[in-house]
Amino acid sequence: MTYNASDIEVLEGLEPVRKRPAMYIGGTDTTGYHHLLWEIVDNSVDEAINGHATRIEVDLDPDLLGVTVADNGRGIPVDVHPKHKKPALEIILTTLHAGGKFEGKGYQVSGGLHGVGSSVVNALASELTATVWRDGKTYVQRFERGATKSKLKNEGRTSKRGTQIHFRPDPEIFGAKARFDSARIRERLEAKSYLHKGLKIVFKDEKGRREELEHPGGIVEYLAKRISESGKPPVHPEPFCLEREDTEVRLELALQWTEAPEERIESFANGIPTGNGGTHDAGLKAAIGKAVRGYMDAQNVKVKGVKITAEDIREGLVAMISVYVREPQFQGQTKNRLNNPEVAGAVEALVRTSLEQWLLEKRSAAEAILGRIVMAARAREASRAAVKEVKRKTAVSHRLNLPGKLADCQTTDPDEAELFLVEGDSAGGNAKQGRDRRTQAILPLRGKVLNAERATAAQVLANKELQNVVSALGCGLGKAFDIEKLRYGKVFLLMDADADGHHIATLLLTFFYRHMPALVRGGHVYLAMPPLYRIDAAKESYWALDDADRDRFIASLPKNAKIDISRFKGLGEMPAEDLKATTLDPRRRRALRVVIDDELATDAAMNELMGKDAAPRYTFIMENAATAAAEELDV
Ligand code: 0RA
Repeated sequence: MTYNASDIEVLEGLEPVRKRPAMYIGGTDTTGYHHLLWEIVDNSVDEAINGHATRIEVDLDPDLLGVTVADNGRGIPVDVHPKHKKPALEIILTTLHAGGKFEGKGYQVSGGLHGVGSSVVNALASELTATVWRDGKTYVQRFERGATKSKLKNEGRTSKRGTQIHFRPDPEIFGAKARFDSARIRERLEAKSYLHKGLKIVFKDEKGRREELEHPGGIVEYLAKRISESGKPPVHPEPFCLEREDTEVRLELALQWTEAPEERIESFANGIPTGNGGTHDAGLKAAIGKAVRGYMDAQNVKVKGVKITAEDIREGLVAMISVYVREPQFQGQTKNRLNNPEVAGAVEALVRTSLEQWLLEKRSAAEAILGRIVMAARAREASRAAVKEVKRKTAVSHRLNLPGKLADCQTTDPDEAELFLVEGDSAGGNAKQGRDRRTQAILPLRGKVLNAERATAAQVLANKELQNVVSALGCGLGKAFDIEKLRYGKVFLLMDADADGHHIATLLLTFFYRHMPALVRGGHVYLAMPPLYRIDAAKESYWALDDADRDRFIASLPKNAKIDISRFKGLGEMPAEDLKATTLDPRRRRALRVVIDDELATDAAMNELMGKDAAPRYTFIMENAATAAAEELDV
């Protein structure tokens, strides 16, 4: 098709873009800032996808406040529009919704801004310079905040072809602190280089470091990279790959089952990553489910005792799917979900039969995949049965199946309820006395917690201590885990500050991380830091977190102060100064008593010593010892 300036549809000026930037780029945050770049890059990618360019170069300015995107395509047309008497380039860059009439005839539309692209970028850039190499000449034109700043200028002869845009996002719109993020840009460019296999993207970061991103293997190569990064081996040697096109959608797909304990589907629509999936992803999942079941029916495969769910079928699956649709509709706050309803059925139809056929042809791969699926189903059944069994066993203790040793709190609101896992019954007893029984529950653990790193759900639940933790939390574990059922919003590990305590805390963290990862990721697990020393002076008690804290305290005492350490070593008193740098066996920590002239130091004396201001650092209120100790160290 030949193309000239009269094909440009002129709609309106750029003021609305500067007035309501969010309507055009989603927001003026970092994502919006980078969106400007993707819009420009995608124009060049379109030029490449349509076979006119082979190379795109992205150069970050050294100050990260601007970027240059260049391609070796046809060059944006520069001929003068007969009605508007302006070069096409200027019209494209200064007019909202100006685009070629060819839009909608192919799959070249790059999502995101649906083609409104470069004028929006121009409107939101404090400066933009367009350079076009076309018909043997170099043309340059400059703009500021969408307004034309120079006439299109012919700067002489060239043998080059293509378009180059340099722009700086406007700090008036994005704030003075906004910058380009080199790593983020690199990652997105890398994804594009996998998605468009003929394409070569050269990226130069702000330090001038140059990288060529080019992946002739396309998404098949991308899939292999993802799998090798995961460290979980595939269960069959060759991935299933598909490239198809029908009236609704063009599709590229690569997938492979692995030993990974979860599924991972990465999807793209018109070259844009759709982190929240959408209709293409839904169609793919439906197709996989039906193809596998179809294969099982055709082969008369029967699995005794377990029902295979859709999730079982996709466990360990790693997939990359890229679709192109004519008018992509993106949904959600971050526009990372594809919403076109027609895509689901189209993808399902394209994938289903080919995948089923592939399974029938690749017998050994199909056997391996089926084995993987049956294993997933059995593991799920086993963990469900184990959870049920625990519920049944503990049913006697409480209507909620709570362990007998749990001193529960009164509130049932998980947002305020806290569970303290403490070491041993005696610590449990202390904590019970010190707690706020309205919101704080105590569960004492005795004996060794199982190392759950490699344990199955059933093995975990055979361990009495872990079983108690699971029933107290109420949210199940492994596949049966349900965060909605969590009874306490905060779970504190309150162990002794010694080697045993560290070990138990490590084992518990291992257990949570392996069997309730969502609990850890959701920020519900806290590691408490109990103070190592209590320092008694008359009726007041002071707590010192560790040896350094203790020594700071001792340094503030008068010269004649002595410390009673009889409970540590049976040695009676020693000068306070001498205690510094003496390591006391923390397992026998109880209390240090401050003695002055044979008397336990009085409150008044201590206040004088410490100074009123200094005191609070050491003063934890006894009644709340558990809370005070649980200085939240988020894990
Ligand atoms: C409109 C028409 C033609 C090319 C382009 C736009 C074009 C735009 C961009 C943006 C970045 N790089 C680009 N390269 C080309 C077709 C011109 C023709 O028919 O010769």
